[in-house]
Amino acid sequence: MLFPNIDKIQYEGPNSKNPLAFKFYNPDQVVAGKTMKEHLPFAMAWWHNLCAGGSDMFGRETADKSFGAEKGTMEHAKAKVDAGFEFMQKLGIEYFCFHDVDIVPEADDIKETNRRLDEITDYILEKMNQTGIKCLWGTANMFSNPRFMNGAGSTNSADVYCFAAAQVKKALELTVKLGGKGYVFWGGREGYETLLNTDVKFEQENIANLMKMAVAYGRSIGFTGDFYIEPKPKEPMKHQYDFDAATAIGFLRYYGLDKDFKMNIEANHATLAGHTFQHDLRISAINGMLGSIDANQGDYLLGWDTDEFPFDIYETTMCMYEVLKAGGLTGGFNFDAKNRRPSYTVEDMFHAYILGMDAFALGLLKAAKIIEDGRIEEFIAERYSSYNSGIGAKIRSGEATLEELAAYAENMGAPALPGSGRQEYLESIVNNVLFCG
Ligand code: XLS
Ligand code: NI
Ligand code: NI
Repeated sequence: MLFPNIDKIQYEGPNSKNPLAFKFYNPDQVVAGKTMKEHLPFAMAWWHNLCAGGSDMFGRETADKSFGAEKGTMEHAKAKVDAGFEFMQKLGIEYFCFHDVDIVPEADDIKETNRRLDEITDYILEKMNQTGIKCLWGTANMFSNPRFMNGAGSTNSADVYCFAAAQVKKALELTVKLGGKGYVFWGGREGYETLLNTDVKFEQENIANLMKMAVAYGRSIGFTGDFYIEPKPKEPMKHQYDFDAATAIGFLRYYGLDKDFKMNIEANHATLAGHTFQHDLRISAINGMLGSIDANQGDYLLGWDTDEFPFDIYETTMCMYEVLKAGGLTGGFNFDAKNRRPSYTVEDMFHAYILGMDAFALGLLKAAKIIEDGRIEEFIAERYSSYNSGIGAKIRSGEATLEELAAYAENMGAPALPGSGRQEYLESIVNNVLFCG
């Protein structure tokens, strides 16, 4: 046991003061027709939880993630598997997400890295079979190694492009081996620093081709899940091609990839793009592409991907409102989040997940109440009611002509002002639902 002092985390209810208990996440509680566990397929992100030790640009690691083994060895890779499965079991988390290089130390020769990956995934598979824990999605890390300084699909080097293809191929095989529901492309370095050295069209075509090859290969080896793009506007590159959901969806449609791909929306990426988290969820949902969520939050005072654990109940509520209205996710809620650097103990790892899982459970409860309350939905329906009949209905049917509408307007005189937006009233309804009862 790697966390001997921590028992299985139990639901104790909102009045509990036990730091190692859930206050809102009650897995079997039924909300809007499904259990919380069904609504909220939570996943542990291998990289932040088992690998990252809190180093930043100015300082070394503060948290010890050796789990009793020497780092950089296969023994350490296995110790991380042991730690991860014990951690997930103690929290009742049913899924994990991984990059290839999160689960083994990368060797100089990809053939050796792949051998290590085979070995570790055999071990992971054993643990999965023992515990019933599943893989939500896999991905290839094509941004850390210096060879990817100019991107993977977008690189100027054909050799590096091939190396990226080899990593995607292997990561897909591993995802299939572990029964993963999805495969993610996060284009960390698929972008540019300056147009003085960059051919954007050329790079985008190459990225699309890499994705097409991945789809063809994935389908050929039995991957039936969704491919995801995880949009992010910047960091590490100044400008990243998958800027936001709208941009990524446009890209997928242009290159004919939209049938195989959906979005993996990360809260902190949406806010970096100048949107709310809810905005990118809505854009994905209305395009039929809301696949999965990287559950974290940013800091409005800081301009980077701080990857904090979800804490803001307005945010989780509006997220769950979108998810409920979309009829749920095909993917899940991956905590792509890390402890703050000074929170470096084992207890902090558990506190962080308890915070995040409780924040989403509470968001789910409140979102279900907003929908049940009905005042907001009713207001929205009423707000567009001028399209229910007459000329409005004709516009909606797509049969109106510009001449016809112009003739209608010319006979009408000045139109009345549109009805009040009532934003403050609607916001007070949200507070009413959140804080009363
Ligand atoms: C980084 C991304 C990354 C992806 C997986 O900002 O969120 O962690 O989720 O490559
Ligand atoms: Ni992410
Ligand atoms: Ni991120």
